[in-house]
Amino acid sequence: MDTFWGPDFAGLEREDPEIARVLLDELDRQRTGLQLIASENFTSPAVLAALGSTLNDKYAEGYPGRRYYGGCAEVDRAEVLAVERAKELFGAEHANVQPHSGASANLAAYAALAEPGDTVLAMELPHGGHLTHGSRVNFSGKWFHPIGYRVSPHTEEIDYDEVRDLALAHRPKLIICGATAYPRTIDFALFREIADEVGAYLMVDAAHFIGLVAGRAVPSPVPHADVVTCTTHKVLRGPRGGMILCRADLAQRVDKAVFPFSQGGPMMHVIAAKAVALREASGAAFQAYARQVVDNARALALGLAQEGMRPVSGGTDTHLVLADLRELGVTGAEAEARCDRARITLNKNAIPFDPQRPAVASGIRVGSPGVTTQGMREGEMRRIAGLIGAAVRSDPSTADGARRLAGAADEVHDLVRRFPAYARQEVMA
Ligand code: DSN
Repeated sequence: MDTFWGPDFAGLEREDPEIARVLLDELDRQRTGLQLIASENFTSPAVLAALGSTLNDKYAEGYPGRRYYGGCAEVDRAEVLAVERAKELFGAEHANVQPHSGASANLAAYAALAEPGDTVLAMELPHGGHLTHGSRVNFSGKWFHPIGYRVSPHTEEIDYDEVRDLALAHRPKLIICGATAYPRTIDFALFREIADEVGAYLMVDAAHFIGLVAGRAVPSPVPHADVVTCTTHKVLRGPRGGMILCRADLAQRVDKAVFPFSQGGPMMHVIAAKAVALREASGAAFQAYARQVVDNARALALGLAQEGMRPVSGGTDTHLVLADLRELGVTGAEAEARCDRARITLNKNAIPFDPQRPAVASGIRVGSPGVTTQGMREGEMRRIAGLIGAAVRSDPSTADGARRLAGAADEVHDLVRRFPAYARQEVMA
């Protein structure tokens, strides 16, 4: 038996034309606009094939060779491949590929390293952190005692002196670094030093930049951290999901914290797709991609600065730019809506010490992973920065602004036609 039972789009159109229409419209949206959300990317047809497979059907609670269900020999092979590939790619002693998401991976990491009520030191959300790093509306802020560190108002980079002072004052059980809107590389060795000074565990949430680590474009947190959590769908270009890397002596605690503590049955089709993505990320081609992601983000930062949108911290070392729009007198929310009309998808974002509330924000976050997958380079980034500038400055409530936004949308369309996401021959139907 060697026939693949893969996605049958014609069948879906017959069975459920409404959902089939959604799938087509989303593909069209991805193809006809600029996708600049820093946490998104375009997965390969091979990853999508694994996701759309019958591995979806299998219950496999437990771990390879130790399952609570029969019939797991095949899915075991997928999980072993994913684990071995993750360990090899990141030089990790142990990998758990079962977390359903980055937030689930973080919940499991807290469970492995701390107890409810323990003090956790992490970056404040408005300074670039994540909900799971101590936000009051999240388990991390409700069940733990969060202390937040911030960036320096002068450099807009992490204030390591403040991190050390807070660690000495509060003696946290766990220190977290890693962020969702921080454009600079992080000094993991210094975080390790601070954690050792106060006897804390160090957890690195590498969700945003693990793909750059895989591609050797930024330093790896693995040698310094007790636990590294991440997602697999951002720069890494895999399926939507999470993953945990750790030292061998923490392996059992981490595995138990994922299953049975915080999750039930693993998504075996997603785990197979993670294995595919990890293999794709281990070659020279992916390293060239990761370097280009950073070069493109730097070109975007320069271009946005020329358009009057100041890059927070003066630039970027990674895949994203956080731009301060205050000089243009436009809020992040207005900019997001205007760019949307020009078929440019990005998100409003708080900047450090933002005077606006988060739903309005003074900045935008712009990422290069998707457009780099499409094959765009620095020249296109300069053009994209110009298009963002034109869109952000166009007030849609005026006839002139609406006309200029329509003109920008036409230019976007011309640009993406030359760099198609999911070129026709790649689409499985
Ligand atoms: N939602 C992700 C992001 O956009 O950064 C983080 O979880």
